[in-house]
Amino acid sequence: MKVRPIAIITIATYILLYAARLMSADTTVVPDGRIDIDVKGGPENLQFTVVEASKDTAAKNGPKGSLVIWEFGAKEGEWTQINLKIKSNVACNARLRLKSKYTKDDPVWMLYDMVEVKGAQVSNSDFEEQPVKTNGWIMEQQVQDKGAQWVKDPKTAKNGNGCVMVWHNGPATYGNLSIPADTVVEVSVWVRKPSKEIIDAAMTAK
Ligand SMILES: [Ca+2]
Repeated sequence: MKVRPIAIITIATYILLYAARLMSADTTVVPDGRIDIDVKGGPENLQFTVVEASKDTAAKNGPKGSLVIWEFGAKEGEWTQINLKIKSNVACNARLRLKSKYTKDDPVWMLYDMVEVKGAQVSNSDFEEQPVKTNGWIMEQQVQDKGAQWVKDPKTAKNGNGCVMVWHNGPATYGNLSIPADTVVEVSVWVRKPSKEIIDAAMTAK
């Protein structure tokens, strides 16, 4: 049987269009900033609901209802305030994890300051003291020498002297966010992308 060229061209066109669609789906831009709110070992039926995420930010449930992933862009050299309203169907103790978009071991550093949670208590929320376990914070280091950094510099911080510099595998985690059932909890935080000078100074100072 003789295959007509027109048939080959038609099939080839379909394959190319399909490949182009796959590739465009892969190039979705993930913003640099990211904060996770999650509960470890909570009740099975725990379900967070995103009530409202502020302009230019987006929040959604992760694979489990006990995880909320909040994504946003950040400007270098300029602090931006972002807000998120969530609620839980059951009372729980959640973690607030200041981080950045997923990268395995090449940090996308991010600065955070002035954490405020309406409806729940956060200690050392301005990072004026060194964030440590006794004031509720865990400076995680999942990759050697690339852990979350406490930056103590009034020129860099949003308020006072201190702020934190973190990334996906080196987050600053507040481990004890007490969230009541069926109550809207509003999280507010300031975010800024650090310049190379700020990153270098923080990594040298540690
Ligand atoms: Ca501060």
